[in-house]
Amino acid sequence: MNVNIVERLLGAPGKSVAYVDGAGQMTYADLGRAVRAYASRLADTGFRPGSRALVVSDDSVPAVVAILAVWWNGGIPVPVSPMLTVQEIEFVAKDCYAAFLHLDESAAAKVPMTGPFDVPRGGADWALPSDTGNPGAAGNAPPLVAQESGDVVLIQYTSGSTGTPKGVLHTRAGIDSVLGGFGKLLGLGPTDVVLSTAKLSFGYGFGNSLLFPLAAGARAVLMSGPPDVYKVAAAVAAHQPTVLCSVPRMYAALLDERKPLGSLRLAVSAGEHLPSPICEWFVKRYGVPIINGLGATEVLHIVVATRGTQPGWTGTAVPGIRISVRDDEGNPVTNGSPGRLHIAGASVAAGYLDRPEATTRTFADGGAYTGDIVRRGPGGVVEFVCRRDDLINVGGYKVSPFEIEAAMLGVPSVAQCAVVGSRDDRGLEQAVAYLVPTPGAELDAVHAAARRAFRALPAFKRPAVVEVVDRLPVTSTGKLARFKLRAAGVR
Ligand code: 3SK
Repeated sequence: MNVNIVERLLGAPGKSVAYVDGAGQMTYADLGRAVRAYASRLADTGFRPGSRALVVSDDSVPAVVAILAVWWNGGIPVPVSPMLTVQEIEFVAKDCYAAFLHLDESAAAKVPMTGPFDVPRGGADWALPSDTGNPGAAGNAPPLVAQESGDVVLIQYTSGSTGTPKGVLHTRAGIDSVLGGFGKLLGLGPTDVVLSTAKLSFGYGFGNSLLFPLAAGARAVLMSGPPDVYKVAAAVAAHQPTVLCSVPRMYAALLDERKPLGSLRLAVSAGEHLPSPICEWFVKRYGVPIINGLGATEVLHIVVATRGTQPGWTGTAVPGIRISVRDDEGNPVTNGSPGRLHIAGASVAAGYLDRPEATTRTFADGGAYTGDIVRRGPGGVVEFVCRRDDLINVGGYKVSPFEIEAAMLGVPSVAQCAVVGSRDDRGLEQAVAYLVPTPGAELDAVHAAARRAFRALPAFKRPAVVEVVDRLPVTSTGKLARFKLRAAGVR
């Protein structure tokens, strides 16, 4: 029988600092007390082992406390971003059968009390350590619930190319696997300070800011709000991280702005492919190794990574993971040929929640397909080629082109819209929208209408480039030829 994951994560000496966020810092001792207090209040709501708790929060210590308290009671945390719309949060609350809500201030202000939200809820005031008058601290902490290796202990949502989010079911064995996998490659210890620009509500950030630092007794810095280069530079200056986990475009921005990163011993880049020039430029400027990693929500965290700096490469399997490159029938392809990346090992999720068909498609052949096309080079090292689906990878956010195109439906001066991913001059992917105007529409009017319509989308989904064209390319069967638009690039 496995011990509860909280026991594995809260073993550091009480006096060391576990977290720094906008509200201050919290030691491991206070974190333990806050988790016990939250767990006690949560148990009093009737929350039972196996129940799901939707955690709608920006990165903060209370969000971490809530997740650990849910685990304490044998429950399943479902972290999502407070940037989602109420409709999107409602979809997830229903889809995962949430029995409890943890809401940060911004989420509490917009989430109503009705429908799937009519369940007990907690907030940051539940996550205070015992000496601050938290009523939960007065009660006895409920017993820690044991978690078996096959138990589902975490649900993370991922959006497919159709834009409908799917809940990915992670097991206790999966958590142990990433701790001994990519977690081991980071080599974190008690003197490390980790700063992640990826949020806890994404798989990448969940490992970077919660699993890895806690398991190592290290310190994590939590930033609130959308990360930008100035915030990251200020956090680096204030908290002196030793490990920075981010995405290629943030490293490019730090280089552009000539921001100092003197405290770093290691940088990690994932979420999207790290173009060689950015990798080489980073190492030249900062003299710090940069690990390039490839992960997916379906495999919990990074499963393929370089060992130190290897410009242009995605690396080899992390400990505990087996990779293969396969054709459409699931047969291995020869080295050097492109094929679908297949992952086997304990961090592969148990499937999607209530999506049998999608589960059968992705979780196949004894593991899972990540949706990436790669080829293997000398010594089995993996080279990223492209994504297999139409998703556009904008700084780690997988954006559905169909969702962007839908924003143009009904815009009077636009007859047709197609959106594809295209690389900018540094090799970073961006969304490019191609618009066909209605007959007689003025070019300026088309651009103005597009700007207005795209403003309704969250900032990361707005196309970086809008091109007006006479017609969209089609295949011999009359279907939109997205590959031709991709190949055209940005003029
Ligand atoms: O790139 C991703 O999508 C990802 C997802 C989960 C964990 C880690 C990564 C890099």
